[in-house]
Amino acid sequence: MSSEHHLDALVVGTGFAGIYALYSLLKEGLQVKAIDTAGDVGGTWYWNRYPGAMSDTWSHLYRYSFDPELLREFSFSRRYVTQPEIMDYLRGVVAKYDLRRHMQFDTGMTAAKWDENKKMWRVECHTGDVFCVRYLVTAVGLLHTANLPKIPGMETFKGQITHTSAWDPTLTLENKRVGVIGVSSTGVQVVTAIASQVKSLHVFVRRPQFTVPSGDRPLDPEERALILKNYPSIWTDARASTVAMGFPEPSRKLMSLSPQDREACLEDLWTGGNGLRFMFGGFSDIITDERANEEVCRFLRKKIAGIVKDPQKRAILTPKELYARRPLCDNGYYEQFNRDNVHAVDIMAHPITEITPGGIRTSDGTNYDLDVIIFATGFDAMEGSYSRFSIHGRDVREDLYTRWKREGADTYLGMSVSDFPNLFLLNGPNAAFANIIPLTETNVEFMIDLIRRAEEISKRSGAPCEVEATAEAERAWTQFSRQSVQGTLFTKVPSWLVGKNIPGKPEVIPLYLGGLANFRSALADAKARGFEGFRPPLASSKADAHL
Ligand code: NA7
Repeated sequence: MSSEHHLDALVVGTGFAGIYALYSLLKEGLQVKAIDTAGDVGGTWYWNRYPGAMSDTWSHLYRYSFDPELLREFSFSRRYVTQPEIMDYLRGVVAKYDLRRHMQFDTGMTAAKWDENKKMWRVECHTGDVFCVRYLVTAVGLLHTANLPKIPGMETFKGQITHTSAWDPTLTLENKRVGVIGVSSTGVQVVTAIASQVKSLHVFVRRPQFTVPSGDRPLDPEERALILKNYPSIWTDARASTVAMGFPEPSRKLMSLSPQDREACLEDLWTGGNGLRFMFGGFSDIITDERANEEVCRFLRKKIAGIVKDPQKRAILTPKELYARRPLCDNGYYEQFNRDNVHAVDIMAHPITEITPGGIRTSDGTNYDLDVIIFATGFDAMEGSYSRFSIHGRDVREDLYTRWKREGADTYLGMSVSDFPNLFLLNGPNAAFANIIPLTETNVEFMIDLIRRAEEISKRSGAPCEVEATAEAERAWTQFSRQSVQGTLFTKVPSWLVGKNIPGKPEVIPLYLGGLANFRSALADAKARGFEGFRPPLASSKADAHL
């Protein structure tokens, strides 16, 4: 039975972005609800509950900064936060601001349509709920739609198959014969976490990646006290940086150093830990200069050779490509391959041909007997998150995802799309590549400024205000965002960043790589110019003159 709710705004998703959007919209005095397909808050972290799931941003920066009291209340014991700790944190945030009563779980949006007559979004959910709202906010995450390769015979497997983003918490792995397909962020974490528990572990490696130590360790009370004391400047510095991960981003170039100094600096980065710091915290040219990158690869290959004892396993685990994907870090990944029960299978040389009732068969005819197969095969990222529902703006013939598939994921500031009035994407395509939490806060705060202005205009005119990007601004920002990628080596290696992990996806990086500081400047400039790039004109005097 359908139940129709009339509100000011609907937030779709209750991860970091959805929670902050809900909090902020409520603070504006609007009637708001947040819905989620999941049974609780957490977004990406709700679904990705596989063993070893952990954020690879330092714990003191993997949290909201909007409320100093909140920063003091929720402490952190180690350098990184694990999935269960992140869930506890988010539940705590929701409890602190009494947000749960504005949330509805187990409720997935199936379709949203802009009603041109009523100037409202009509949002349908699989539960039968219908929400009629002025503002629709999609906080649906960057990494949500699982990439589950179709392998012949999958349905015949007698054991258990799982994708890491659909982890069944009741699944036990102790003493089981386990296969893991995929060795990126997720595969590296899951392999490291389960290697010592399982009877045997076969890791199916197609393109191995470089990973560096995370440097995880407990934080002592003095360190924590210092962070708490310095939080204002820590956040200011993060917002004024490129990746906003809390480390300095020097401008020195790797190749400007002598070979000995290069080695010493890389060793220092390796020992200090953190993948993003390794890529962006030592030198400015690792991701732009192929020679510098090759030098880093040489260093990392030597490290792998020093850890992995078995030459066959070592050969399979050693990347041949440039160091140019989303950087990884681990808590002892390569070391796991020194265990007798852990094996590396080269599926680039001998691809998987079939899943049989008993396990996995590869093209050389080898059968791997397994009880559990874990797909750590990633996501149809970014715009892929919009494939699970249809959103129709003014053009009733084509939904947003279809439009993006046809002409690329064009947005203005990663947030607004022409002909989709009063739709706000949080961390949508072409938003900045940076620590997702300060990025989220940046996006939500800008959206609130926009909505506040739209509400003022609407109150004065007595008519609804429809805010949306102009087609020109959308085109220009998308162009600008794509230019920010040019000259980086990310384009040279196939990964989800480039859309190359999903057949048929346009090969573009739908991320603005100019950094958080520049992204924030772009938003501030747009706002200072009366929300330039949006229509109707929203600058106070100009807009009011139109009334
Ligand atoms: P990623 O980074 O997209 O990695 C997926 C992994 O799965 C990668 O090793 C792929 O190998 C492998 N893969 C994908 N499809 C297949 C098939 N068909 N056969 C064999 N191997 C396959 O996903 P993650 O979940 O690890 O990380 C995503 C983000 O989450 C990460 O960047 C962080 O931001 C958090 P390939 O390299 O394509 O040969």
